[in-house]
Amino acid sequence: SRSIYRSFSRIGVTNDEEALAKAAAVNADSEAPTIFDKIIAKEIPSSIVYEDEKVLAFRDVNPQAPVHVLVIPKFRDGLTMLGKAEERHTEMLGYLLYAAKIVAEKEGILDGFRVVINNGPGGCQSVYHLHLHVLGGRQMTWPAG
Ligand code: TR5
Repeated sequence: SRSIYRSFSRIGVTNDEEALAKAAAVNADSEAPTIFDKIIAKEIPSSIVYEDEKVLAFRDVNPQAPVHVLVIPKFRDGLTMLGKAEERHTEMLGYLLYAAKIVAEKEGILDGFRVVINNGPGGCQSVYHLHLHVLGGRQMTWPAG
């Protein structure tokens, strides 16, 4: 899907279309490990903003705002996407939001930021390891696309 992504860039389609194509190319039902497992294992480098025993927060490679950080659980526990949440995940889900606040504070955007979870193909999700997007550093607009 990475090469599809690059070829779209070359022919000048919009970022929206790239994101849609990427989301459509991924199997939403797969429980397979994702690129984020390699980032957690530090097999692939990332720009880490915050890390503790439960979560990792690192900069998005394709930032949509001056600050664009992804917050992910280190142990996914079946949560490829929010739509698969069960009651056992509530502590993790709450902690992810708290970690988003820590990230916003560290990045100096506590006065204005946005937290996004894309869910499923229709939500433009492209990586099936639950993650929060923390966006800020510019005036956010509404509605989100
Ligand atoms: O579309 P959803 O909500 O699933 O978000 C996935 C996000 O992961 C996108 O915003 C991508 O830009 C981001 N992403 C994808 C990769 C990646 C990354 N962020 C940091 N580092 C990355 N590596 C090394 N590889 C990726 N494929």
